[in-house]
Amino acid sequence: MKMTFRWFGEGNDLIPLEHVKQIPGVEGIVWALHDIPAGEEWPLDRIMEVKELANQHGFHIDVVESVNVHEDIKLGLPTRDRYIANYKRTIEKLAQAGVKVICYNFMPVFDWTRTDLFKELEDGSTALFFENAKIKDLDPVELVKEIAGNSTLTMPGWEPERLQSLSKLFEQYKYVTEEDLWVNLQYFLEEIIPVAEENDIKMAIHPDDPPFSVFGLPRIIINKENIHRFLKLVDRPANGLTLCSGSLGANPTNDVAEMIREFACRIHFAHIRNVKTYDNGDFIETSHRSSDGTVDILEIMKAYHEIGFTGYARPDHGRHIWGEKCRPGYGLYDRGLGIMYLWGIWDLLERTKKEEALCYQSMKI
Ligand code: DNO
Ligand code: MN
Repeated sequence: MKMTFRWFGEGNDLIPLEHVKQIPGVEGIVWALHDIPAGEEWPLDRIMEVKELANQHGFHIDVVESVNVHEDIKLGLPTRDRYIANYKRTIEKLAQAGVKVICYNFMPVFDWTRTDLFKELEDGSTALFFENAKIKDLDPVELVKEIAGNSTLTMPGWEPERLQSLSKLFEQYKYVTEEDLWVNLQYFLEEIIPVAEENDIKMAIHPDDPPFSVFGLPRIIINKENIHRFLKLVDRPANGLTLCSGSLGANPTNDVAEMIREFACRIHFAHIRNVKTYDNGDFIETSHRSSDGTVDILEIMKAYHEIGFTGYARPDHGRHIWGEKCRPGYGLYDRGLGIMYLWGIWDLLERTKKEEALCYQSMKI
């Protein structure tokens, strides 16, 4: 398991890379050019700037999160080919810089959706929260105002320019069914997977967050059956997954550990975090500890260990603790704690495996 940490770039992230370096075992930053609008080609000199900066701090840039997919591609509009051509050129340039994995998602309009960015937990920390009843009565435009207005930093997936044309987008999606979305995803994959393969890059789709329809928009990367279907759309190793335990875990019927065992070598990037779900459909992000949420992080780590996972991992979101002023979900402290929890489990699993091997050898003698 290669540990990484999401970092939003110089001037766009409050956490200095020197501090990230102090978290044990973090080898790379997970990055993106957040100011380039979805659908545009990423300039090579900008990519190289990030690489240089990361390397100066002793980090690799193997994982990009995300190269966002233009809405016209998801909508299947004739204009999509221009954006797909740009996507291919971006893949080629990222490969030139040594990138190995590209995370992306295929969620219409919104990336992750929550109703509250700073919901207070019992211990006084705050975290991202999803209130089911609230979302049902909420006008998406109101939510955007609230979410965007509550953060001083631009949040990926909630960029103001992307959301300006919200009503038009909703109008366009009115006629897009889940089946249409599958067809549009297949079209996209058939175009880009061969390019990724030629460039030794693994594409890793992020599941929908939450893994069910919100605001009546279709969502398809939501459960085991659909992920099987996704992998078969283009049945090649380069067509893989970002397995996000927190996104999938927001639906308690999803067994994430089982998915890890099943999808094994098609998982190129692991997002590991916990959420606590409630019977009314609400969920809140918690610390990584298994007993704090409803996602069994211990079992998830066992599953990754069992499949011999050598891919990239990151702690995904964290709570806001110790008074830290940070980007919602992306503070330093709780993600640092999360990493240490993951290492604690992983190191013990490694040690146990070694000891079992020694024991077996001595029995043979
Ligand atoms: C949620 C986060 C997501 C993720 C994007 C990937 O679990 O990891 O916001 O960054 O969906 O495209
Ligand atoms: Mn995630």
